[in-house]
Formats: sequence, C-alpha cells, structure tokens
Amino acid sequence: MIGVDTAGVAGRLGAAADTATAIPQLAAEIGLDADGAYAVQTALVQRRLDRGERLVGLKMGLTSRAKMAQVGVDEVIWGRLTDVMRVPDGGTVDPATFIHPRVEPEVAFLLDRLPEPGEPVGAFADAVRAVAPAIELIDSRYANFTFSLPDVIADNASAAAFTIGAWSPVPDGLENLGVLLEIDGRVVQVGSTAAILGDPRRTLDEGLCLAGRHGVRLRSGWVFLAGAATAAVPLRPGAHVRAVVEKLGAVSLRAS
Ligand code: 0L1
Ligand code: MG
Repeated sequence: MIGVDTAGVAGRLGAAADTATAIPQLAAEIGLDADGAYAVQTALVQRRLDRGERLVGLKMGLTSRAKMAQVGVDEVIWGRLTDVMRVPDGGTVDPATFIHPRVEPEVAFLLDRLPEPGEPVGAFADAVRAVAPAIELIDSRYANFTFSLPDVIADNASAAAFTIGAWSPVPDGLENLGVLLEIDGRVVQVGSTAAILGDPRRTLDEGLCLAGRHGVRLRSGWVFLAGAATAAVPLRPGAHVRAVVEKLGAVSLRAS
C-alpha cells in the first residue's frame, strides 16, 4: 500500500457523514489494505476530536454470523465511539442526518480495571464494572451499504450513534441470553447473546488485542459495544425501536 492519501480519504468519509451523502467504495481503487484503513479511521475520528468531541469507547463490529452474512465481510472489526454519538435511553434521532441508518440490538460493557497492553483479560468481573442492553445505529457512508473489509474499517466500522440502557452488575452468565429487537411494538429480530462470538465476554479480549495492535488502549470508564446479536434493520422515520436482552432489561430510541 504505497502513497495512500490518508487525510484525503478521511476527509471524503467525514464529509459523507457530515452531509449524509453516500460515496462510492474506494479501497480497491486506491489499494487500501486493513492496516492502512485503520490509519484512515484514526484520521477520520481525529476530525471529530478536532471539533470538540471526546472519545468515550470502542465498538466491535461483525461479531456474529448474521452480521457477517448481511454485509459479506467475514472478519471481526472495531471502531471508535465519541460522546456526540451517544443518544440517551428513550431519546430521538433524526434519520435525515444519516444516509441509510440501521439499528441492531447489542450488549454494552462499562469498562473498569483493564489489563496491561498485550495481557489477556484475567477476571472479566474486574475488567467490566457493569453491563447493559444497547442499540447501535450504524450507517455506512458507502452507496448501497456495500463495502469491502478495508472500506468498512476506514469508515469507523459504520459507527453513527448508540443508546445504552440501565447498567446492571455483571450477571453470572452472559453467553446465552435471549435478545429481541422490536419496531413499533412488533418483534422484528430474535437472537441470543451466543451469536456474539459464542459469548459476548470474548469480544473484550478481541477488542483489547485488535485495538492494541493499532496503539489504542481501552480506558476505565469507557463504553464497549460488544456487537450485535442479530442482523441490523433499517430505521424508518417515526419508528420506535426497543431492544430487550434477557436479565439486562430494555433500551429504546425513537426516529423523528
Ligand atoms: O456494528 C457492526 O457490526 C457494523 C460493522 C460494520 C458493518 C456494517 O455496517 O454492517
Ligand atoms: Mg454493531
């Protein structure tokens, strides 16, 4: 990968997000590989930080077969979350500020005492202070929600917005909890937390390791979106979205 204009590519993706205008895929044309794509992601998120946003966490992407099949990419990826992406539980988003928003039910961790870089998570209960049901709103900046692995990495793993429900202490088991996604009171997706790498707790080791390779260290107090338990569903104007995770409760958001 020689001579990729990292700042230029980040600028194109940033402008696509800011103006809610899709752009064509670009990785194949410019020879962008996965490492180069994470450099673009860093520059893309830096644009947000430069205008005053704060990093508040990390998201894992494509952690389930359903998600991989939905977009035709079969590798776990990660992206960064900022404070401006967070929507309060029960809050409203304007779908017109996104290109083709989709919502998916997730499990979120509130991070606590994390191991040193390169070390695996010892006791999950030490590393994670609390867990919560979450909704992630993803929005690919690429036309037709179609991309390659480096394309989606560069696009900050399609991160756009997220909502976290009430935090609970870490329950005994997280590996097989029922998950529902409802739109306007109707169940549109049914899944299990087992779909998230077999057990959502595994995603924390993955996140530490994958982000660590790019010099990103997870922080105490950060949110960690472990991944979706089902495929994502388009968010239509006026929709009321609710995600329910067994033992953890429910979380909701509304589209204006
Ligand atoms: O959070 C996710 O699993 C999304 C990762 C990127 C792929 C997509 O946009 O669906
Ligand atoms: Mg997600």
